[in-house]
Amino acid sequence: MKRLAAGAGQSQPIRSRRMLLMAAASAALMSVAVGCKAPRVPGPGRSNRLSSTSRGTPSGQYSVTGEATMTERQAASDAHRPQYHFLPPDKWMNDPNGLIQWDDRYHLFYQYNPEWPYLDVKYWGHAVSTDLVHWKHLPIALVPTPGGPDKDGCWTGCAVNDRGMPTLVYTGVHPEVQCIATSSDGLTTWQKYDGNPVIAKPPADLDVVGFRDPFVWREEAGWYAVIGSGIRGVGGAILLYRSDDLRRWEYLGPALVGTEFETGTMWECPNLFPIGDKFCLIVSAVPLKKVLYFIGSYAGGKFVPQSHGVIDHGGDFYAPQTMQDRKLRRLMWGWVWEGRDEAAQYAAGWAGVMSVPRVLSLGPKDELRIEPAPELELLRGEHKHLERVELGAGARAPISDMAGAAFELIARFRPGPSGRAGIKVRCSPNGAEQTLIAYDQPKQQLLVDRTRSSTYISAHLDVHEAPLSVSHDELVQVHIFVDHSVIEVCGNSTCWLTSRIYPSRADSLGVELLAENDGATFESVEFWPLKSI
Ligand code: DQQ
Repeated sequence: MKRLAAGAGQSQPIRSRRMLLMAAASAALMSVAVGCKAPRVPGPGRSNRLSSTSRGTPSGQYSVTGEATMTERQAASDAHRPQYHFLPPDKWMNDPNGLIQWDDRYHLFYQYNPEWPYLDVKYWGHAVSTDLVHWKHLPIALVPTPGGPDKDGCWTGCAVNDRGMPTLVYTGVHPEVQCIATSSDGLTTWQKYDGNPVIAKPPADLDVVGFRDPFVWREEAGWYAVIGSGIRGVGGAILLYRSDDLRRWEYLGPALVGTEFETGTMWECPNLFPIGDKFCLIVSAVPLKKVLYFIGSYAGGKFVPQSHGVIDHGGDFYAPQTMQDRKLRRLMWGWVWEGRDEAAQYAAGWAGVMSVPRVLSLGPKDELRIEPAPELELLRGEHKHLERVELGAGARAPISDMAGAAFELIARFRPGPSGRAGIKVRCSPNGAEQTLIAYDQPKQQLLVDRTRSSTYISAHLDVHEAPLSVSHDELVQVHIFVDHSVIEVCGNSTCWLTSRIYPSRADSLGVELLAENDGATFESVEFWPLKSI
């Protein structure tokens, strides 16, 4: 075992495999604060909306097969644009929708604004994949119908297989009502049901603050749906419905109601599904901007929570949707929103990216386990690894051949009992830019510190912490996905932090290990550059 020198601020670069100690490359460049000058952006209400004619030709807005449009080229040239995460060619994306495996393909629909790179009227974008990693864009699936129940937007919903008929169940606005659409050509074009909306209003006996995002499943006794809602003055709620044909729905009552001060005023994007011998409910809580999960029982139309937690603590992950695939895995994607201001989004020409696919399962103590889908390994380039690196208190160890803006890194380490240890990524040679992922042993917290991630004035700079209980004789395992401006961190397969970072410098690519306050032993560090999709 090599021991690297202790001492505050001391730094010894190391090389993977041979653990060669190398001189620190110190081509320190001046860090320049690059502020984003705010352009005059058309905002909601000021936008050049598509005409109803162009709305009727959805694929006309979107170069799914042809030459890149000007805004696609603008988006593609942004240094912060992820290269192996799914995202549309340009403009705005938010929630994943309609996840379904049909024949040999996974279908991923998503909330899409093809007009501007910010929140406005929503369409459904559409892409397909055979391996969960490489995606092909298809024409826009749903477009708001002028004068229809979705005239102001086709909001979040799901996809089901209705005895061979692909069917989307989604929310039309405004007001919030539930609609369906079917496809007769293999999920490419979609016909809205003439009788829309299929649920025209919320239950008469409830004073609700929202009524959207149907999540539908099949049981022997028919179709069931939970709809995201909130009861005014009480808290977030999921409302349960039943149907024989997806067209006529009967309200069965609230399956769960929360309390405002604990879990928010409204629950968006509910997902309710069996997991192990329990059930899991996932909701995106307003105004908390957090995704909550509950593990519990579901019977007789009621969900009874037994434990709960936060799906992702990184601050930039929201509105996930899950699906079960043919391998009987529960897969989840979430919307990773921007961590830079609207003017910077407008200048970039795009906003919003999908998380990597994650697999949910129930652990031995009924804890929710969330792991990256193994298919992501298809993207791996040359493997580099280090073994048994010991750092003294205050030591830093740049790793000279693990660097980049798009990579996967798995570190297994043991911080000292009073220490904090971890990995820095996207470090500039002079240290002015860096993002820290660390485990704080006394606090039992995994954290992502992006206070020094960028010198842009528009970038969000803060620290996000997640509770993660690891005893002294256990190893901390952090599994990190870095993709330009996206960083996803998974701690011990249970806790995730997803954040956005925007290093201003092209040479903010370095990776280093560190130990603070106490020593730390890194049993292994594995690294793969990841290919673009
Ligand atoms: N986004 C959708 C809504 C949903 C929200 C609209 C969550 O249906 O409640 O784009 O991000």
